[in-house]
Amino acid sequence: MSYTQDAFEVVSKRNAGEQEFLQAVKEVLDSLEPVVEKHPEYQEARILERITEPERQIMFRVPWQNDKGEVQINRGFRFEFNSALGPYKGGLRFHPSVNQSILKFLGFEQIFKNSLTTLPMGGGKGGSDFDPKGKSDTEVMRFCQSFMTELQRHIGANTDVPAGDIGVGGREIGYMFGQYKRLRNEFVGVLTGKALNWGGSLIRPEATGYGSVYFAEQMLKTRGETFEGKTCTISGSGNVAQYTIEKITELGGTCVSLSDSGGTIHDADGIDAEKLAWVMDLKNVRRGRIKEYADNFKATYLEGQRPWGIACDCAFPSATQNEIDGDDAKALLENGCYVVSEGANMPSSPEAVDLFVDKKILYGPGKAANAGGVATSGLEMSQNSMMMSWTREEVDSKLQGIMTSIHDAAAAAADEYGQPGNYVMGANIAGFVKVADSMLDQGLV
Ligand code: NDP
Ligand code: 2IT
Repeated sequence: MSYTQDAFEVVSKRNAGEQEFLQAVKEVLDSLEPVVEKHPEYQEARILERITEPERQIMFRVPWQNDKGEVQINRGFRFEFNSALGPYKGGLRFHPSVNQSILKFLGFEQIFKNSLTTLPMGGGKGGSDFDPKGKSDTEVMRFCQSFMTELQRHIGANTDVPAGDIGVGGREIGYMFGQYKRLRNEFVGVLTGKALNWGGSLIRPEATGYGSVYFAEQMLKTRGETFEGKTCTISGSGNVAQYTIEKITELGGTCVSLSDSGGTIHDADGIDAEKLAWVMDLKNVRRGRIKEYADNFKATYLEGQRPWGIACDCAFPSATQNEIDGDDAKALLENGCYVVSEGANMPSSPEAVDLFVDKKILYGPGKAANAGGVATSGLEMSQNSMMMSWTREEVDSKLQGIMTSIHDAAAAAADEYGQPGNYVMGANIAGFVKVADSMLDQGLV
């Protein structure tokens, strides 16, 4: 058995039943087969067994009271996965589905994503099974304060710097930052995704969506193409989906779908800037359901469905993990889709990934395509420690430079290992090597 297969067996036994985590680990280890063959020093130092085991895992009780005064209990987590390149860095997810397997897959992916950004950030992820849907602002605030009351003892600007993810946006970051500051009596860059008035970075809200479009732009460029005239489908309707649509539209493409956990809207006329502003108000202020879009504009509502049956050139999965299964991938390919850029983390199932790679479409895996969010978080950290702030244009141009360099690094690694155009293999290898070499440098820790 090869070293990668051996290591996967160890991880499978140790993490039995953690389906999402094992899915993410398997994909990375499969890509690394030729790398560990070429570099026996990784096996000698047991790098694969070490990199798949979080440096530290924290689990805690989060008690809070709802508006009726009733006591509620949630579970809080932080997985501090790898600090070879810098302080642990990665988002917090608040969603009822959150469990150890999901946060470990996200934390594991984050190690390689952060490495690809070229910025000094380790990998981590956390969150809670708290469901912000249907909660009042005061309930969300009480939850965030209780969550941070415990988390604050584990994090810090030079230790672990959380940010947003599903269910955690500007409102939640604000409440958590306030509580951290109150308990620690220090105003530091301990969270990213802060508002502009108190240390946030311009372009951070836009960065994940813009970055995923910039990544697709680089992939299209390898075929001498642009977004001009392209039809694009997008899933989700949150932070990532919204700014994906904004940038595609600006670059001349037409976005025809949005979704949430209730269903999909299909607007063949395109979601223009005016309709997008309406969606932003619906989702970020009124916190309503995407179905209302179909009631308000001339669009079809596909109840309980995902957007992958809609014909498109480019697809931007921007909701959640495993939202494209094998059948969805077949439908996309049959309808002529040849660009997939993942705004979400691990949105394609292993069957879907295999199909995209086999058919040699332009497929940008999440750890490369959605790295613009955490990269801009890294820029926010730099601005905080220098106590200054860059302009919108400066941050956007750094973001574009980083997305181009991630694209080029993944493409070069794929070329080097004889799989040109395979961004899955390229991103896994390019992300891994830097972390593995740094772990070797730092000894057995
Ligand atoms: P938001 O909470 O802003 O939006 C999430 C969207 O996805 C909502 O439309 C939500 O619908 C939908 N969604 C979530 N879970 C499910 C589900 N189980 N089934 C169907 N739809 C679902 O989150 P973000 O936009 O920030 O995150 C979207 C994705 O992008 C996630 O995979 C996240 O990990 C990834 N990502 C985010 C980054 C960031 O900076 N925010 C950075 C890199 C990646 P509903 O409201 O009905 O739940
Ligand atoms: O998955 C991700 O990269 C994020 N949710 C953003 C993490 C961050 O620290 O900005």
